[in-house]
Amino acid sequence: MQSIQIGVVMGSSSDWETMQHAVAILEQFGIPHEARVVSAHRMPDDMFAYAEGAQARGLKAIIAGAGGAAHLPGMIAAKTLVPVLGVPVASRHLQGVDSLHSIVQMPRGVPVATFAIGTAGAANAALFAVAMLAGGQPALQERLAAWRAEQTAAARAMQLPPAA
Ligand code: RP5
Repeated sequence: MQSIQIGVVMGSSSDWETMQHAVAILEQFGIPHEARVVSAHRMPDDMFAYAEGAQARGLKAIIAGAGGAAHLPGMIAAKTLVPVLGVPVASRHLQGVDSLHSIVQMPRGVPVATFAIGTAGAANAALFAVAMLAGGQPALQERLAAWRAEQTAAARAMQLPPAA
C-alpha cells in the first residue's frame, strides 16, 4: 500500500460538507490521502501531534479547513515544514468572511496558501496539491492535463438559453 501523501484535516464534522470536495478530487486522481477531524481549540494537543508527525509520516501537503476564528491551518503551519493549504469554511453568522480573514492574514514568516471560501476552495486546494505532486510524477501530470482538457471541452460546449 502506498503511504499517505496528502492529509485533509478539518475543525469539525460539520466542515465535511465542504471538505469532502477536496477528498473527492484526491480520490479522482488516486492520491493516497487521509481525512480526519482535528479541532484546534477542542483538541489542541492532537493538532500539535498531527502537525509534528506530518513530515516523518511522508505527507507532502496538508489541506486544512476550518470556520469562524479559523486558527487550525495557521497553527498546523506553525508546527511543521509541510506546506499547508487553508480552506475557509462558510460560517453561519459571517458566511466565511471571518474564516477567510483568519486564514489568509498570516503574519510574515509562516505561510498558509489560502483558497476561496467553501466548496470551490476545497476543490481547488486539492487540485493545487495534485499539481504540486505532479511536478515529480509524469503520469499524474498527464492525468491533470486530461482533467483540464475535459473542463475546457465542457465549457466550450456550454449553451445559453434564449433571452427572455
Ligand atoms: C470550527 O468551528 C470548525 O471548523 C467549524 O467550521 C466551526 C463550527 O464547529 P461545530 O460547532 O459545527 O462543531 O472549529
